[in-house]
Amino acid sequence: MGATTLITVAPTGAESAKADVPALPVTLDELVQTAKECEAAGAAVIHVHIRDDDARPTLDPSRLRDTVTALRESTGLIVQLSTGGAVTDPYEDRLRVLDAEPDMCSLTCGTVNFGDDVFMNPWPFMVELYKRTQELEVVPEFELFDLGHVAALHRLLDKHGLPYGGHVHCDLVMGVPGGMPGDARSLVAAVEALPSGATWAATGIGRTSLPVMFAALSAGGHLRVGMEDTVTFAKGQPVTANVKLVVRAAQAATLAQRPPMSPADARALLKTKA
Ligand code: KMH
Ligand code: ZN
Repeated sequence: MGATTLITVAPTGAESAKADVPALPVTLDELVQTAKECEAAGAAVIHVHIRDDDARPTLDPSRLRDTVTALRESTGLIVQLSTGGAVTDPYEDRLRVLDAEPDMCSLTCGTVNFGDDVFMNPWPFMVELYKRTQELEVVPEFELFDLGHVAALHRLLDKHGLPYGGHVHCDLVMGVPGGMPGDARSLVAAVEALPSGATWAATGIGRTSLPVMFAALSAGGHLRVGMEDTVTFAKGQPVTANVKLVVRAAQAATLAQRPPMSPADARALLKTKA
């Protein structure tokens, strides 16, 4: 088998309002439908944020459990729950996300300015979350918004050992106002600093989506796309469905001679439990 590209879809996020972005999947039905379409288009992992009945971000434990169950019943996607939540979510709620028994969870390796807000990930929180992933056998995806986060990842691995499954997988989240820029030279700088043997994906926020996608493909990385990260398909063209971003990523990956990776191959790569 030739080289393939792991595509993660991040369909919802915590930042956009349904009123502003009507195509955002916010109900369980909308999320499941989106997940099925994106799997058919080449996604292997889904990075999940959920909303309440008023379409506001929530980390409600029973909703998270129901979401994991529904996605498992309807798709073969690897289910990765966000532990980042929204910038206002307390640490305890973010730690409790793992009780929903996802395959994977995000683990951000440091605090970062996040537009006008601050996304808090102090060292003791990172460590506690990491230990929980190890105990509960959940594979973490290390979210790196800045070069300093790569240094913190090294420190985490040095002090607390390898993640569950033994494989290190990272996601460079680029172009956040306050984090590393979404351009090729920043991507290369971050990739060169990663732990040896780590695999990585990259995503660019907003207008950095395409430059980061092409830089990641050129540098041998994997991709994350979705309406969490960009709600504009091209200048002046709102995204009307997450699947369109996955289709575009799958086309670009295929053109780069690394077509989409199946969920089964992604499970083998990431060493998830099931
Ligand atoms: N919503 C952001 C504050 C994650 O999912 O782990 C954090 C975020 C990262 O989206
Ligand atoms: Zn997220």
